[in-house]
Amino acid sequence: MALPKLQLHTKILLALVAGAGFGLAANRLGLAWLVVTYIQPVGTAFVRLIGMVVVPLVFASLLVGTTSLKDVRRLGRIGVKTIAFYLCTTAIAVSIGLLLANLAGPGSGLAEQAKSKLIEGAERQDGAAEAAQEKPSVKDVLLNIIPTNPIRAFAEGQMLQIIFFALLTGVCLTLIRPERSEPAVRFFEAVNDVMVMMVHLIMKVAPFGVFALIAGVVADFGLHILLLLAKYCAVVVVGLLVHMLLVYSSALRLLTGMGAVRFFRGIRPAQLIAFSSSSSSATLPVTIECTAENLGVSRAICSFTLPLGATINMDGTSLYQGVSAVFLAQLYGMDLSVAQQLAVVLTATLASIGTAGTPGAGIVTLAIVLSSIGVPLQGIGIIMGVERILDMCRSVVNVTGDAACAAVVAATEDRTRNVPTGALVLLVR
Ligand code: DAS
Repeated sequence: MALPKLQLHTKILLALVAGAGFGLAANRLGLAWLVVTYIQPVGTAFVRLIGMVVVPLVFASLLVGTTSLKDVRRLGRIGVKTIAFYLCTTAIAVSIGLLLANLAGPGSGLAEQAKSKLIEGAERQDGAAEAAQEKPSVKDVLLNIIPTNPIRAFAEGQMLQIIFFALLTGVCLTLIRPERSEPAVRFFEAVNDVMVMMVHLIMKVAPFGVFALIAGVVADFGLHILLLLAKYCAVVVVGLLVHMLLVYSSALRLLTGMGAVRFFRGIRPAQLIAFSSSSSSATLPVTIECTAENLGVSRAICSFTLPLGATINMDGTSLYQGVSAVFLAQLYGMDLSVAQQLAVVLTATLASIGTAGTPGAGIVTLAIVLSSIGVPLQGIGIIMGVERILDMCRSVVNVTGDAACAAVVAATEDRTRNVPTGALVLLVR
C-alpha cells in the first residue's frame, strides 16, 4: 500500500521533530561536531537558495504590485483611503510586534558561549555578523533608503534601496503612456512568476533544509534553543491576537460603528480558510463573499479593496517579521538601536507589500528585514521549522485586515447596504 502523499508543511513539521530529536541525541552523546560538520551545510545551502531569490523576487513583485495601483488614481478617493488604511495598520502591526518582542525578549537568555558559537557560525557562512554590529542613526537609515547607484544596491542586496527603486519605477510606469509601459510591466510580471516558481521549487527541499538546520542548532545548543523557539511562537501569536482584536475592533467601532462580534462572526469562514490554506489569495473568493454578504459591503468596493489587500496588505506577516527580526537579533547578541528598529518597521511594512498571498511567502521576504539590520540570514534556518504554524496564524490576520479595510472604506463612502456608519462619516462627507 503506497504511503499517503504528505503535504509539504507536514513534511516540514516532521523534519523539525526529527531534526530536533537527532540534534538532541548528538548533543547528549557529544557528537555535535559531526552534525555541524556534515549535516548543517545542507541547511546552509537551503538558506542560500532562499537568499538567492530575494532580490529579484522583491524587485519584480513590488514593481508589479505598484503598477497595479494605477487603479488608485482611477478610483481616486477610494484608492487613497484603501492604501492609507493598509499602510497605517501594517505599520501599527510591525510596531506591536517590535514592542512585544522587546518586552518579552524571546531570543534573550542564550548562554554567552552559545551566542558566540551562533555568531561565529553565521560569520563562517555569510560574513554578516560584523555588519550586524553597525549602528546607523535614524538619519542615516532614512537617507540610506535612496540609492546613489541602483546596480550596486542590487549587487550588495541593499533591500531598502531596492524597495525604494522598485516602488519609484512602478509609479513611473503608471505615469508613462501605456503602449510604452506595457512591455516592461509584462516583462517584470514574467520575472515575478519565475521567482515565485523558484520559491515553490526551493520549498520542495525545505524538509531537508529544516532537518539539517534544526539538527545543527539543537546539537550545538541543546534543549534551550527549543524553549526559546516556543517563546518566540508565543510572542508572535499573542501579537497577532492583540492586533486583530484591538486594532481592527477599534478602527471598525470608530470609523463604521460596527461591533467586533458582528465583524468577527461575519468574517469567520474566511479566517478558517486562511488558517487551513495559509494563503490570502486562495481565500480571496470567500473573503469577498463574507465581506459582501455578512458585513454588507458593496460588491464594487469589495472587488477593488480585497484583491488589492490580498496582494499588498499583510498585517500579520509584517508583525511576524518584526518579532522574528528582534528574536534573531537577540539570539545573535545584537542590541537593535532605535534606528535599526525603525528600519525594521520600514522594511517589514514595505516587504509585506512584496509578499505574495501564498504559503510561506513571508519567510522569503523576512530576508529583506534581516538584511536591512545586518542579522545573518542563517537565522532563517532556526525559525524555519515553526514557519508553517505561524504562517497559518498570520494569514488569518492578513485576511481579517483586508475585510476590516473594506468595511471602513465602504462606511466612509456611505454607499453601503446595512453597514452602520460611525461619527466619522459625518466629518468625512
Ligand atoms: N501566507 C501568506 C498569505 O497568504 C502570508 C505569509 O506568508 O506571510 O497571507
